[in-house]
Amino acid sequence: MIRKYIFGEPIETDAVVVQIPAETKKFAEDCIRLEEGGGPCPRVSGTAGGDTEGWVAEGVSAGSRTPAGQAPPAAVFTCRLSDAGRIYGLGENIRGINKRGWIYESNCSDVPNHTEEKRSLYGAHNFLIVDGAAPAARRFGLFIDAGQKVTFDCGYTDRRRLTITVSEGGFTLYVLEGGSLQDIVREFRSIIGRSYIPPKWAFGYGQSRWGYKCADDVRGVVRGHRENGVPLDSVYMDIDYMEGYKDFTVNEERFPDFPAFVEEMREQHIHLVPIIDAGVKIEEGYPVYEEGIENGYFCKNEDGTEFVGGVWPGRVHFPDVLDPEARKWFGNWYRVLLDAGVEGFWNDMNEPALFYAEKHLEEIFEEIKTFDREKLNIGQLLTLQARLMNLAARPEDYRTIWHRYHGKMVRHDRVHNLYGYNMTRAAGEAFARLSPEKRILLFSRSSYIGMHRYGGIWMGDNHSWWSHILMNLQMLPSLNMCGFLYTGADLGGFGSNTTEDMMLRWLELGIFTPLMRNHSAIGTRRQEFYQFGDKESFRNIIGLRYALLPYLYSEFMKAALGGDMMFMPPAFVWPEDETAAQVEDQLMAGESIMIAPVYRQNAEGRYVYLPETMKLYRMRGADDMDAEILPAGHHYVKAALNEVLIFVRADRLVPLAEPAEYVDGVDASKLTLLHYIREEAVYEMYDDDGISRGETMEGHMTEIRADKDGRIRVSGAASPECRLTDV
Ligand code: MIG
Repeated sequence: MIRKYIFGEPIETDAVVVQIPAETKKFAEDCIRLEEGGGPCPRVSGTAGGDTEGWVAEGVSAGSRTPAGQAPPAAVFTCRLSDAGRIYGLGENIRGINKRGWIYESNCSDVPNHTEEKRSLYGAHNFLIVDGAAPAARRFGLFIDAGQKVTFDCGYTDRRRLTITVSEGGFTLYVLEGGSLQDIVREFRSIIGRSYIPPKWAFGYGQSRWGYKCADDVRGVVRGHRENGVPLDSVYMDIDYMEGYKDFTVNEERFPDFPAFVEEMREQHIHLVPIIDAGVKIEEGYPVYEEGIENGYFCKNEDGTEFVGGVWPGRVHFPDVLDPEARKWFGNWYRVLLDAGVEGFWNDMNEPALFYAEKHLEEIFEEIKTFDREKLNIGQLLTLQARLMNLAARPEDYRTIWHRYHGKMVRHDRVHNLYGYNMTRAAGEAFARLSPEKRILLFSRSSYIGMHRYGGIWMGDNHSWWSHILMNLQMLPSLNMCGFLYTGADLGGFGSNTTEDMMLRWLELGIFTPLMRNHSAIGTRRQEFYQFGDKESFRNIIGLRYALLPYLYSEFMKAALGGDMMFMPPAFVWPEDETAAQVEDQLMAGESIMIAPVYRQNAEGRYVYLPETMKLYRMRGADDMDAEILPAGHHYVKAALNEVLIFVRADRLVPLAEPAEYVDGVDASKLTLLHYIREEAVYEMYDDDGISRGETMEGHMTEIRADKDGRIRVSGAASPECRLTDV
């Protein structure tokens, strides 16, 4: 059951793709109360070059504005939480699977330090489920569809209360009720449209690093993998491939004859994946800049001139991707790289990150002139320091940016959380036009619900910290709830220095995530597997990913086509089990297996809670394993540094192929089945050519059955030769 309420005049986000009639009555729900706002809905208007004061909510005097110039919130909702009440969702965020006990903000930010006090990361994913609202332990989902900032106080101010504050501007609220946690997620997913599906090769291992500068660097990476027999499907190109950080250019000196280089890589089954940044360099003669100016495709200042910000290229304009025409234009520029043979992209800096705003920088430099070094006191010194330290991403600067949206000018803070979404949508829409047959890999740093239809996301600038392995795991289900299935973290950690054991442990989780990419920042310790001693373990673990491909691809596709989650917390799978609900470091990865990675340094194993009897496969590679059946309950399970724990549920199967050096080399016609057969185990396997669009279950499903006498029956689209593992 979904109920939809419209507050004020929302700016259409296109997050929801089905028509749902809005409630005509005043907001009234048993599960959640409207404390402020509502009634005559806050109205937002405003025109660039005109009356920006129009941003004051109707009926609210300018006097009640906060000093920062913000109007009071559009609405505040509250709900009481029962003692055992839990909150799930909110997509990309720090902390646990149960979000209770912290305050989160949807405010897309470029945050290079994912520490515990952070309130927002790069995405705005305003969907959550309250499981246990007081007094009647109600369960319901909420989606606040709003491009502006929304705050979710999940028992931070008052442990027994959830408070949601929507900042000024219209918005739409969806209340979803009925059924289990899974049912509510399914219902939500059914209204936001199908998740993005990448080409199958994008499930292979990717090596990335900010710092690969030229074709020979890339060749070296490929050689390092091929010579050691470690599988690899892609090498990522970070900003240094561009000329002066200009989008859609390739530095001719570093990458001479780029199309030939793309081809050379393709012959080795390697896909190059270049980065695209949001900011467009201001430079005479640079066609992206010139076309953008000529057609008015860039974001504006209030007076109608182009807004100037500073990011990697120096002074930039931001393409106004909220405007359909500008979006189409920006998307078409990806053609330059598609024509060179590129089949995948990652979109960065699209919160949009802002190192500084030109106007503010001018002010600061004026102010600096007033400081006299000889007479500088400590107070002034600190002021000076603070001025220069706080240039980036100032809310005041964002509020000077204007967008064209359906013919009206809209101030940036009203649509801030839609920017990265629409940049990636620009690319996704362009790929549908420019590559109608073939899927293109695409993922983004910033996102909003709705963007999940156009691309995946990576989890941004994590660190080589052990706690971030766990954070990686905990983010998977909340992202899945919001439709983001193609996702993964920078394996090994982006910032800070990794270690060999961390790299191995992280990969032991990473082999299950759809996006499996090793990425690190310039200046940190290098972390390609061949930088370390134990190459064999890397070969076996990464090889295991390729062996798991038939299963992982199948589970991903079933989740995408069926609107389901691929990664589920135990609480979602065993709702009656109160202990399972406490488990925040194990996940179901698809329908057959539970994963429980080791994420502590020097640990030779870990505690695992099994809600039911399962069969543990301790895997040192695709065909080196032992297995034992473990009864339901708590266990300490050993896992040496080179071992991956896979728990198979009763009467389920996991098809494994032979590892291969690249995805296209994986032979799905010969499968070995991990199994825990009590009566009869069944697996519904999806497979397709991995590249064509128009994906559907029809004609792509194969049913594999294995009974307790060891008889195997296969029927459906494919007829792989199957055998059960001997252990
Ligand atoms: O300001 O392109 O999150 O993956 O390596 C940093 C350089 C810009 C941030 C991305 C990261 C990427 C880096 N970028």
